[in-house]
Amino acid sequence: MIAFLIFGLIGAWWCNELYYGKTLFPQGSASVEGEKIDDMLYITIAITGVVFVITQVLLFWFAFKYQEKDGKRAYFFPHNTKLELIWTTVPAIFLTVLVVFGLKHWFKITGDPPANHLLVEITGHQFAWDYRYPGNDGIFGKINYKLYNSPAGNTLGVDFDDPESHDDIRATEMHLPVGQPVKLVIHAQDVIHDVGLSHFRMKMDAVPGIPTTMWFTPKYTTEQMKVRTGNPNFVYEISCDQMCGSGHFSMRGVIIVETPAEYKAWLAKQKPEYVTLMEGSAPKPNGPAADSAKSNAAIQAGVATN
Ligand SMILES: [Cu+2]
Repeated sequence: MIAFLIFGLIGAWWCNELYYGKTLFPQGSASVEGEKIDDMLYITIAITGVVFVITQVLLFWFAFKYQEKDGKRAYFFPHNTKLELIWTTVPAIFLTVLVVFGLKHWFKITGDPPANHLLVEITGHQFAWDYRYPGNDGIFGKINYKLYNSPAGNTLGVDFDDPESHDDIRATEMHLPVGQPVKLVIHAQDVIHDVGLSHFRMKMDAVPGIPTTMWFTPKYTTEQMKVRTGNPNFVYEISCDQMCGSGHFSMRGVIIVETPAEYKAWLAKQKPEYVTLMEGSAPKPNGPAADSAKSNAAIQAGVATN
């Protein structure tokens, strides 16, 4: 029992301090809002850690001290209301405080972002992420799953009859300017996925039919993180944090955080998806709005049959 106690506690310390302490949180949060998550985690670990050590020491020490011996009689102690009340209310108070802080933060990052925020849509499917930017109007064109058309390239099911879709940009990587809050609008097309952003301390389920949101502010550019981590190949990664099928492990996305000038330059080079699709299909629209009624038909039928 004493050996179990000593090696068990050394194992717990090794795991938390030497192993996960170096792999999970090496450079602190890369987002402003994520700092609170780190704080809450450390407070939770501190409180539960103290309780863990006390209860484990007592558990193994008592098992050792009160082991069976000849001539020793067990003390009959069936019930004590006062003790029951104490060990129920004290943990309940601590847990309530932790949960209230957690909820407060949850309502913040899932609520309204600051007015200067950027909008990016991220859609999960088996097994990759798609990104969409709302263009100059700041509004995403409507999505309708019935318009999903993989051969024609309309893999998000964008309703191109909606004029607000005409300036929307599709991207294969997520680019973000440093220091500006970004609100992610999260979709899933098949099963439940989860946008996991470990460097930013953010994650949110991607649920089919129910868009979810979260917002955060990146603190460091990718280049700055290369220096901070000492890793010249550093990239911000998106992992899928919800087991979603055989290719789940491969749902890795990349976020490039750059200076506002670099971001603007990247954005200026992107072509709206509507323009790209219309260029590749016949007949071409005469103007952005003029032929919009035909646009879906053109994209759906035109390229699909090629
Ligand atoms: Cu997954």
